[in-house]
Amino acid sequence: MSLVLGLDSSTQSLSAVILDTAKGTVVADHAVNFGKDLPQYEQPHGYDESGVRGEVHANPLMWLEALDLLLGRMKEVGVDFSQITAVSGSGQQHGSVYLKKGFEDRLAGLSPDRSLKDQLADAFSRASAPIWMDSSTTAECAEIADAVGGPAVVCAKSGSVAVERFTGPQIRKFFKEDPEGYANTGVIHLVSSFFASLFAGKSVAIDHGDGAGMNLMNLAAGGWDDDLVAATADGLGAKLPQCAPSHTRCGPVARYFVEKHGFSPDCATVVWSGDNPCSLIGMGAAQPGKVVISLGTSDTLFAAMPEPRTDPKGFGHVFGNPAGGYMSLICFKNGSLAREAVKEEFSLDWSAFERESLAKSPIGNGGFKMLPFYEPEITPAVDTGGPVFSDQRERSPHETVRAVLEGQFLNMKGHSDWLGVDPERIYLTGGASENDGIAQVIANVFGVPVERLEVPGSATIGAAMRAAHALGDDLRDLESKFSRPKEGRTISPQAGAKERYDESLKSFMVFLADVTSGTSKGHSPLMPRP
Ligand code: XUL
Repeated sequence: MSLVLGLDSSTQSLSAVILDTAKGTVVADHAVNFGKDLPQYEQPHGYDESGVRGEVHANPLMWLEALDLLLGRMKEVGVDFSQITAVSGSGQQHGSVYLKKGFEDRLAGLSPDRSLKDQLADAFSRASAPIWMDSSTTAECAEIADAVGGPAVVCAKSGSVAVERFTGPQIRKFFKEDPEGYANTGVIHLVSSFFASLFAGKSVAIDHGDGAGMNLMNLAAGGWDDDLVAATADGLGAKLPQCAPSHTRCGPVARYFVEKHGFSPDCATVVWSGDNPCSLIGMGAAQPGKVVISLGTSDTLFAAMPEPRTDPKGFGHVFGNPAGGYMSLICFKNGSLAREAVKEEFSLDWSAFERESLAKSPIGNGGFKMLPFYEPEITPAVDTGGPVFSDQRERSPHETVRAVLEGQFLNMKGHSDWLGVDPERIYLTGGASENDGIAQVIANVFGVPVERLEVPGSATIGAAMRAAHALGDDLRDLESKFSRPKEGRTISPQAGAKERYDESLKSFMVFLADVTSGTSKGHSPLMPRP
């Protein structure tokens, strides 16, 4: 028996799976939802909703409490952690955690008699962690770009232009606004490397998959870029952990997990990665050829890349592929929260949202369109102050459901040309991927069949597969066991739909351009900022 543990610290929850890699089975699957299980933090969707000027932060103490709660609950229902041979994980990308000097000593001294939260409550030099939804660092992005020679230079070095949610601009903002807090910071971790450090009992490396989402890593060299680091904040080089390949082992699991949760002292820990890079592995898409759409709090479209290629408009990104090489990623902030907003507006359940609404509305919605930007959008970078409709009619539920879905996926199609890939199939993952109606709209817009996998939860599964791979398991073999498409669940495009959507895409992009030309961020990030 060979058991590996994978965790995923996402925006709204912390989840865990245990895979039996010899048998090809999932033997445990558990989750803690931050809003529902830890209501005392008053962060119902996993982050503080009172942020001003685009600030979106989460409470890192909530993540610590979630980890003890999750492992404790798993033990209560009979999970035996002593059989786990390796643990790794996946984290929401870009979010950063700021720790005082002496963090390593605190980790080394953790007692199993007290909780992680109680023992580390005083370890943070910044009380909150900015997360990927934060859009408050436009000034810092411009400053970093100016210092190194412009947006195109940042993009050539790091794989992305300077982006508001990326870690470097977030660090710069902290450095400018709280110099004392910054000076007291000994190490800055990503969500992924913070969790990995807890398990290893020491500060561990940031992997190439997640490190590329910081505007600090030189993509070609796989290490910190001196110019970007210097342009971001004084003395930053000394506060960053190492960068390392995604299969790096970090030593045995910390004593805390052995004594408190019953792990074997021989259990290996492996660096964590970002949720999208882990999902690439979990979807069996580590080799170029498969295009994945993930429907989560954010919707993302990603694929392994034969060679790095950057988005000429500046919205897409290149990250490290945990299996080696590169992956492309495009992120849309208005994913599940936008779908939920429409569902709530008309008090629908998911079945009414999906089947009835789509059955009652025609493909193309009779020309009625929506820019589903409830939150400031990332792709394209616009703040429309809420959703925008093509006319001010009294909207029926079914028209609105179709409008939000068509708006999301036409926007996705319109911003993915630069990838230069013509997928034969799209592989769908994430919470909403089981919804056949949503899958049908995607199949119709992209004009190709959509597949879902047998085993859901690709970020968590991918994290566990990475743990096994780091211990020597063959990735292809793991994919054949855990990344199989579910038979009988393929959704094919409907006759004539693709042609209709090719036409709709043109008018959607014109509508988008008309609306966004009036917003301050509606320009391509590769152009000079206004
Ligand atoms: C990717 C991104 C999001 C987060 C969500 O660039 O910002 O997909 O990783 O967890």
